[in-house]
Amino acid sequence: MKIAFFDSGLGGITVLNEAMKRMPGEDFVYLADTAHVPYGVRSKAEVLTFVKQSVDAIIQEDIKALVIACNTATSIAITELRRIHQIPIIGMEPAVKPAVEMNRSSGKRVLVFATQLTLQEAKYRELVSRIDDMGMVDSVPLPELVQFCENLMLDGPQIVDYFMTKLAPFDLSTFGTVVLGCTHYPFYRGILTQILPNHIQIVDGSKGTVNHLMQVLQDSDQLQGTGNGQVKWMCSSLDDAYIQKMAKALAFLQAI
Ligand code: DGN
Repeated sequence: MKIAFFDSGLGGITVLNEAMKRMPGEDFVYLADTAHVPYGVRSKAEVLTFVKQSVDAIIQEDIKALVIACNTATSIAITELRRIHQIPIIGMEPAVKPAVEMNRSSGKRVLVFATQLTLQEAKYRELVSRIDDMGMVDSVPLPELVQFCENLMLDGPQIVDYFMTKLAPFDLSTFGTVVLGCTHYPFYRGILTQILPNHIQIVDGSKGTVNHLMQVLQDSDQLQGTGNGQVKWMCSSLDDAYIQKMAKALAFLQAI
C-alpha cells in the first residue's frame, strides 16, 4: 500500500521529499489539484469543495495514509475529511510553536509567511493566540510566490526583488525566526538564506508532519517499508506536461 500526498499544486512535494528521505522503503502517490491551483486566493467554500473532490479521487488508490500537504487545505477541510474517511489523514500546521519556543529566551520576534486564506482562518488565529502569549508573532501573505513556484521560477533577480519588497516593512534585526507556513515556500529556502540576516533561522512544517505520519503508521503496524521510493504522479487536469513538472520540482529539492 502507498502513502498519499495531496496539494493544490507543486507545494506538497516539499513534504513528499522529506517523507522519501525518511522512509526510503515506501511507495507514494501524489495528487496536485491543477484544475484549481492556487487555493490561497479562493473562497473557503470553493477550497472545501475542491479538496473533497481531490481526496475522493486519491482515495481510489491503494493507500494506507493520506497527507494533506497544504496548509490552506488543512485549515479549511481537515475536520470534514476526517469525518468522511476512515484512513489516517495527516495535515499541516505552520511551525509557530517551535519558532516561539526557539525565541522565548532571546525575546526576538517570529515572522510567519503563509497564504492569505491560512492566515485569516480560525485554525491559525487560535494557534497563535494559544502559543504567542508574549505577542512575538507577525505574519505576511506571499500569494505571488505560489504562482512563481507553479511556473518553476525558483530563483533569479525577480524572486530576490519580490522578497526584498515584502520584507521592507520589517526591521529584520528584531526577528529570530521565519516560519514557512505554506508548503510551496520551502522551494525558496536557499534564496531566503542568502537574503535574510545570518541570525534568522528558517523553519517549515514538513519535519513535524512526517514525524506525525511515521508515528501514525507505526502505531497501526504499517511502517513496514516493502516499497522502493516510487512515486505515482497524478493531477486533476490530466496534464502530461504538469506530470513532468512535478518530477522536475522533486529533482530540484533532491539536489539542494
Ligand atoms: N501549498 C499550499 C499551502 O500550503 O497553503 C497553498 C498553495 C495555494 O494553492 N495557494
